[in-house]
Amino acid sequence: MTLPVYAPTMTNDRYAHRRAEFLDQLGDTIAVIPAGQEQIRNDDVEHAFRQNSDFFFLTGFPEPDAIAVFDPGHDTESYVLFVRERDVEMEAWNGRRAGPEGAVERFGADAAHTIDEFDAWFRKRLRGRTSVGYTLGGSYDARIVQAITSAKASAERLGFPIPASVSDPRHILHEMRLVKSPFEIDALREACRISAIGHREAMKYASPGRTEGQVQAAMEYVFASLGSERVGYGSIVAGGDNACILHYVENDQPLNDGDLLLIDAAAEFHHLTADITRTFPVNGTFSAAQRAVYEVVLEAEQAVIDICAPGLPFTDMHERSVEVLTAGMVDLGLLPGPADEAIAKGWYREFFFHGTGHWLGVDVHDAGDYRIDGKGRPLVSGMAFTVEPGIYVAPEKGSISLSHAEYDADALAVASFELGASKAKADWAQAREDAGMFDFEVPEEFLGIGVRIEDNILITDDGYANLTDLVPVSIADVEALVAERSELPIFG
Ligand SMILES: [Mn+2]
Repeated sequence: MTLPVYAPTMTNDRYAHRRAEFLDQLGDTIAVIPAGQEQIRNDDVEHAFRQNSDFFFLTGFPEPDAIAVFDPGHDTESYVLFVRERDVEMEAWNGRRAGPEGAVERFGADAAHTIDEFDAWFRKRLRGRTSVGYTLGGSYDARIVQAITSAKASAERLGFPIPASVSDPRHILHEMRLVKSPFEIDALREACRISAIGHREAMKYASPGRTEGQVQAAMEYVFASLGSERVGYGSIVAGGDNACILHYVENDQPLNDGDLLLIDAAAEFHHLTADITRTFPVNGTFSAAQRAVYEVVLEAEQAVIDICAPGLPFTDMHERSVEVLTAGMVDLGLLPGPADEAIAKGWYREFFFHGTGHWLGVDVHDAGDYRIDGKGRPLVSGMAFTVEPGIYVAPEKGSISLSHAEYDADALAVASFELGASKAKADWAQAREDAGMFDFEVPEEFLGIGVRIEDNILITDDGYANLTDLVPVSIADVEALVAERSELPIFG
């Protein structure tokens, strides 16, 4: 029986050089990196499959139910894939499979077998290896432990060594993911370009009477039209006070005249994603209160982007953002002053309670350490991240309770690590009480206003590139674009 040829969609070069580097860094460790698994949505319907990021980074192999083994100790088979076997009937239902043959021919494996051959093969391959690289906590835990323990009995009788330890290979991988290769920079730029065009369309498409969902549809239509495989994360299209919910994804409310619309959404391209947020008035004109909040957030965003350069410690960006945002919030009357005190006591966290940015890449919150030995990691050329300050004045914040306790984010993080999150949270609430609390009235005109502005920054040899500046941020430019009409139709 002749099986249809599996159509390759990309070359393997970029994965080959990553594998070579990974193998080099593994030393004596044999590493096992499992693929993602399909997740049931309901009954016999699955969620759309998207490959595990670490697995994809090394293999480019798009199917579920696969395992990649990296064995630097083997001369000819240091990269072995275990994959689903070809099955005409199953493929007719659920899509094409590469099979072991395709895994070798089209995905560059030195050897490949079907996934059910993994356990016996792996047990044999453990002979003479000193450690296993595997990330505990995944669905293959039991099989890895079983392979090691069952090999141990024979190894003791026959007197050959098998691995005595399991180590997490993610640290090596995540350091590799942190600094982008030329290919990744190209793909990230394209993801940013596509995302930016989608945001521009959303700005033109939104108007009073349309819904969050309709704006989402217009934007995602643009993403797909321009070749994006999928969104990089669930689109947040939050009108009015929904903008004060950080991960609002219902996207099912009508847009009202006078509301702001916050959109945090982006397209994925070749498995790299952008991450853009813009906030704009649905009717095309900022109210005085909306404008005042927006200007503070924009000033903070630009101030942070301005300092981006090789050598800047990552944590300096958040400090700068907190300085500008807090000064602005005190000026607006959202917080009591002086700004120094509002920072030292963490009062700004009433309205700005997330980080200023995160690494960006294969994952929207990409891999890699933010600190080294407790200190902010210096930026280097090839790193990509977001800058995304915000102010969220939820409708229920008409009166806020502030404390005189000194706020120390690092100490709280350590407490959370040592005591668990709920105990640490309770202790902090008690410390706030003990230091003395007071109420503060928030001006009513700001209630229900949520603003975030987010761009994507790539560090270059001599500074930075803003990859998402195609989407306007200044008040004049935003209002001008919202005033333009989208060419896309509205149905119903
Ligand atoms: Mn983000």
